Amino acid sequence: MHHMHGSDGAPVARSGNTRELPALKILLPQSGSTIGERVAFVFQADDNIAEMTMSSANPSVHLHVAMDETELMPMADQLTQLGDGHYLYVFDLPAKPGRHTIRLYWADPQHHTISETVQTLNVVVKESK
Ligand SMILES: [Cu+2]
Repeated sequence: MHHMHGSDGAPVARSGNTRELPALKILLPQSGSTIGERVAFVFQADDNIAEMTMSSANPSVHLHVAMDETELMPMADQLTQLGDGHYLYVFDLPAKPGRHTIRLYWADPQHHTISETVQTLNVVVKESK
């Protein structure tokens, strides 16, 4: 069993202690892309992501996704496993046409953004016919 340092309930340090967190990387779409209203993206993270979502039996650091100001906490079953630590995430709701900023990051147990881990993707949603 792997134990985190610090006493129970202690917040994870928000700086200087992130090297143990798996690196996040958004692979597709490329930033600046024009995409359709059904927004999805492919990212790279940890192989064992179920332990790093709110699906975990003992959630601590976990995945957040944000579309503009709306923050979401994907559960493991909302992430399509593509192998080799790659995942597909599809937003439930279509996005309105125009520019949007998507962010992917780890959040601490209090749901605070671990700012060093934020990956940002800018897209332009085009109106569907
Ligand atoms: Cu959270």
